[in-house]
Amino acid sequence: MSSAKSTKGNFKEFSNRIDAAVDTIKDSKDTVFCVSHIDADGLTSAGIIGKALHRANIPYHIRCVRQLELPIISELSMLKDVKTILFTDLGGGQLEGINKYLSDKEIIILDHHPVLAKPEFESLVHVNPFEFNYDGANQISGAGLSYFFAKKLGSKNVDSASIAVVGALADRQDKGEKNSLISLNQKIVEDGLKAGVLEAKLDIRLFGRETRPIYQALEYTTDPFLPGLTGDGDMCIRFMRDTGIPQQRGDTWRTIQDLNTDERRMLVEGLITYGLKMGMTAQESQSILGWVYNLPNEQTGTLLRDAREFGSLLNSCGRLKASGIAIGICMGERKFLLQEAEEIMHAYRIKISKSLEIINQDSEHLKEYSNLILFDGRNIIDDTMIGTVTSIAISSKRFIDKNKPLVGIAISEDGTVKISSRGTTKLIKQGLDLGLGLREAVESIGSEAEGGGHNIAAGARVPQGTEMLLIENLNAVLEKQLHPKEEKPSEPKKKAPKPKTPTQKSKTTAKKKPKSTKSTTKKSSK
Ligand SMILES: [Mn+2]
Repeated sequence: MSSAKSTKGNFKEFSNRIDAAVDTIKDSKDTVFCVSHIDADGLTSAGIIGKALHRANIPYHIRCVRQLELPIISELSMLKDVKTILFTDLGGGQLEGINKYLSDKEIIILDHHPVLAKPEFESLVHVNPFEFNYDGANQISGAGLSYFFAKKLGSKNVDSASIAVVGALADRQDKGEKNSLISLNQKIVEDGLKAGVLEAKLDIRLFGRETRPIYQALEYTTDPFLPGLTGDGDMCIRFMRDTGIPQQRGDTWRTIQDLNTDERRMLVEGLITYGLKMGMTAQESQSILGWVYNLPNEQTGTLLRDAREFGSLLNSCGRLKASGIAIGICMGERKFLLQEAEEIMHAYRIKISKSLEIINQDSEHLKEYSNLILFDGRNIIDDTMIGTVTSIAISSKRFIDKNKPLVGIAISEDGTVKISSRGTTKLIKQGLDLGLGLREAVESIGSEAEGGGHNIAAGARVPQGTEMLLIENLNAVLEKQLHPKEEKPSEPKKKAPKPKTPTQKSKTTAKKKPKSTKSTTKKSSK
């Protein structure tokens, strides 16, 4: 997963399919109905398409959804006036439903997720990178596909290359050497460089390079994980003091981009040395240096200047149900809209830090098991934030000292319970694999539960009412991983009688994945 495959795609065939998709709508006088995903990649997709259709004088309407579920597809079929629907960043996994309900409409799908069924009707143009031997996981995202579509519709739209890069990075497609973009994504980067809307350079990969005091950038950086620093502001201040790099100029805090070459080198060396001391591998600690992508036409000090930060702004808009604002920004709107987006991001951060406060003070919401610590976020925290909160909290000294993985639970809007688990490099060395562990624990819950991920970060979603059983199961599974020698404890394990589930056995016995620090919650559908 961590190293990108060097598959060679067929660009000519891919372009032909894009052409076919564009031909479907290019002379349209009717409204094109666009449906996109609500994460940053989906929002950038929608923005790129919206701008391109606007420029082409094609009327359009955009709707963003969390998941393309069957009821939504059947709702779309009832829009009698709508003749053309364009799906971006979703749709490929829902071909069955689309075949069933929408075959009397012109359909375009620009999706980079693996396909489960075959398109069945003539009026459907499906662009999926896998068909052309491109890896949709790291060579192109929904925003990238939308970009190629937009560029074909009008060459002016090369100025959306930067937005496509924001989408690809938000989907964590930077799997090339030193966190670079590769393949089709790299083509977009080159377009962006040529058009003057993008800059790419090797630099310090801290979150908030443009906007935050350096100590805070350290505190908020979860990729790479900085053991002892991520999530711990006091330690970050102390670390920065020790480097001797002046952190303020007059009354204002300096950011990473304010540092000169020498200071940059000092900071990188300091971080690498510190990382090694804290048990990171050489490769992990050196990953603090990597490719960063900037939007040079955005004002310095704004959230839009660094492409990764831009993505997180969009994400918080999506999560706080402000997708219209996010899409407007991707289409080039600034001023009031940007102000509003910044306020949303601020509100989002406050929500995150409030949750961090709860988790970091000893409270009734924490429960210690023999092999994990549970953060019960039910009724206090949104499911969309539980992953971020556990990611940041696990690196604080308080949890490091416990030497147990942190597992957070929160209730979703749809009533299911989301579980987010995070470990440390030290625990991985002791045998921890949360991805395998959660998958095994989930199996006993039943067919509606799903879970998996990486050794250091994994997630699951289970029906409400089964979450506490899942935690107990996970605790038992982790016992086997972390204390393999004490095989037969005197008291029998509290494991629920295993109902027969249709879950494939082969999945649980899957071989260990290579180390990765990316946190993704694998879901079978979007
Ligand atoms: Mn995507």
